[in-house]
Amino acid sequence: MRVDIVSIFPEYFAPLDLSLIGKARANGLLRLAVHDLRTWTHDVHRTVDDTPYGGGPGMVMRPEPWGEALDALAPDELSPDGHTLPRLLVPSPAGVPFTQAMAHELATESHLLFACGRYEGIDQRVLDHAATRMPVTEVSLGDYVLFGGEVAVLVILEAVTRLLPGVLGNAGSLDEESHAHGLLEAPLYTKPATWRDLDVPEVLRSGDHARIARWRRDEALRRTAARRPDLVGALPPESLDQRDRAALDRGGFQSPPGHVAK
Ligand code: JAH
Repeated sequence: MRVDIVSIFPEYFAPLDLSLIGKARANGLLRLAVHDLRTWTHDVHRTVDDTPYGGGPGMVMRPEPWGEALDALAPDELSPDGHTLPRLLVPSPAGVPFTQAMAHELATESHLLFACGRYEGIDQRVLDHAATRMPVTEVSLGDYVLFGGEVAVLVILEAVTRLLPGVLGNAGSLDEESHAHGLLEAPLYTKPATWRDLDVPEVLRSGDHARIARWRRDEALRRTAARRPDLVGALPPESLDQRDRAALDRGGFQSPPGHVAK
């Protein structure tokens, strides 16, 4: 996978040299380049922002540097140097929610291009123009406001690159983790069996794999009911048996009004 990132703070991306993402880059599984938006300014002050039309607080990113950056990184003709039509992703509190399902979808793309806004955001025409050339997605990580899109890009890249074939050593760990089945994961324990008078649950030391699997599902359901009733509401009802519903009740999950238990 090829990834390009455009930002006025390219130094934010230093962590991408580290750990498993750094290794994926070294192995050639990930070809990542970070670009300074000011490369595409032409005035002495290398200006990227201006006041908002219509008034209001703060500043808006001017369209011209963004237009040149996207022309350079997503040319409309396929060029011989390996350029491909990328998918443009723009972190924004006004975007569609980023989920594990979207991470899986992005992991199938050959080229991602990230545009990091700062100040109040980017002139809308940049996104409207880009959308005439490539798929564009404004994406939100949650209902809070950051200084800019850089940290959101780090999060998205971490979620996506760990799904690329060959990046994670143990592929089995991918389908047992939180969100893989629409539930939070059961609690985890390792040695020692007793620590500060606290014992690891007996069932996990029993060697009875059926009992362990059932206990983990009960715990996952109980936790999800207690912490994320929105996720329980989104489960297909046919995926829950009698015992599942009892575990949900222990987590304090209230079926929404009008919900018919079966
Ligand atoms: C803030 C540009 N949902 C997380 C998130 C993503 C992006 C931004 N804020 C929050 C943001 C200012 C300018 C993007």
